[in-house]
Amino acid sequence: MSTPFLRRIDLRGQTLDAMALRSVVPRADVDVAAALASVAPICEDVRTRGVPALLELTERFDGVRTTDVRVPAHALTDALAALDPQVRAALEESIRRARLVHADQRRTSTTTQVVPGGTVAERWVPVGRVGLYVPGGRAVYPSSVVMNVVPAQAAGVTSIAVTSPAQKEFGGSVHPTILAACALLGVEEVYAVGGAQAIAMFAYGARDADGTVVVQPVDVVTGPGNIYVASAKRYVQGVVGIDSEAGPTEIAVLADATADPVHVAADLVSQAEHDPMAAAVLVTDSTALADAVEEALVGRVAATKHAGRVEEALRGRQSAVVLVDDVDAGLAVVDAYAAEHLEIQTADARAVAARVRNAGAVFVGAHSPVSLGDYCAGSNHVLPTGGTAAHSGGLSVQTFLRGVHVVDYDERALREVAPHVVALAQSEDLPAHGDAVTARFAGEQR
Ligand code: HSO
Ligand code: ZN
Repeated sequence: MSTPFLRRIDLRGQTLDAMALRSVVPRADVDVAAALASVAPICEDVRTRGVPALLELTERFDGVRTTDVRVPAHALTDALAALDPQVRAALEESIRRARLVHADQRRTSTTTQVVPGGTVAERWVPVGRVGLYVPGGRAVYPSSVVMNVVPAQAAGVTSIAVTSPAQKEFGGSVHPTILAACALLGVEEVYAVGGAQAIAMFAYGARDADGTVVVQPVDVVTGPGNIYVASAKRYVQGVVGIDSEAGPTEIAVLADATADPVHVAADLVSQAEHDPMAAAVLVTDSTALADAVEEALVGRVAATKHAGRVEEALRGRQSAVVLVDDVDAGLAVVDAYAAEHLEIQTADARAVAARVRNAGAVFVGAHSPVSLGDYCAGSNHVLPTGGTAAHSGGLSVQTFLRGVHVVDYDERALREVAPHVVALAQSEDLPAHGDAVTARFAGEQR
């Protein structure tokens, strides 16, 4: 038998605590910090020189000299008119389902009466303007346009701009399928700029050589991209809000002997197809299933279109079969791994899924594969990677909203609490804080 695709990490008979588990789960090493040194000068160049810098950087990195960063309106309508009708129908269904789910995510504002005459409200307010990055190159993902634009629109963001690398084969414009997706969603502002320079363009805005503003700065930048894009998002964070720094795709499958090995293999291959750095991890208490998945992989990998990068991904250090004693032990492993996508293919999958704490998205049972979620489940496919699901969630309406507290006390309510404010102000040696309250009651008996 040829060497198995997936290396095995055998944890049977061991009880590891959370920290130990974290160090044994497989992980890609992507060093976003290391790329900062190369993206910083690019971002600064865009910040200081604007559009001329963008055009030069596009020529340098994308090999195409353009005269304008903005994609003209007719290019969007032309792209939609030329879109394959089947792809159009699929995109429309994807948009419809995503809108259903994201509309339900909208938060209602709350108003709490703290005391009579004293209320605090939390108003959920959309950010004013967002910039969405859509990768080009190996990844031409109109589905990612849907996944970024739909939650922003559902949140009530009124100004949405999209940017994607200039494509040499399309005369320096954006890939037509991306343009068509933008047109379907009603997005009119599209730029043909990629890489770190695109992130800087959104963060700082950009002017022409004569000082005319060509790109207004945004409040939030979202969207996946390569390591330079992720690194640029880290660089501009603080100037703008960002979503997570998306790394290579990951799929983890928690399966027992009841799982169908052919389905498991198909799902592992589906995400390995994205990238040689993609991670495919099977966590199981059944060596028979692990062996059967390996066997199923042989034929599938050989037959799949992108066999080269699939094989590289499966054989990479970031992918593995983790053998555990039982499903409970498997749950501890998947929580430590905190996968971007986690499939539960066990007996009573729903009950097991309900116990998962760390995952970007959980796919329950035999008929909820990750690729359904990638396109047409209604869920979002922009999800935390690299273990960040332990502290962050995927893209949602919430990404584009801020909670604004509104404090409204009347005179009586303020007077009643004044001594407490004064006491706390004194304890922090900030007496002017207390004075700001007592000034309103000057001359009154204390
Ligand atoms: N699995 C990717 C999303 C995607 N798949 C786009 C296909 N197209 C990251 O969640
Ligand atoms: Zn995918």
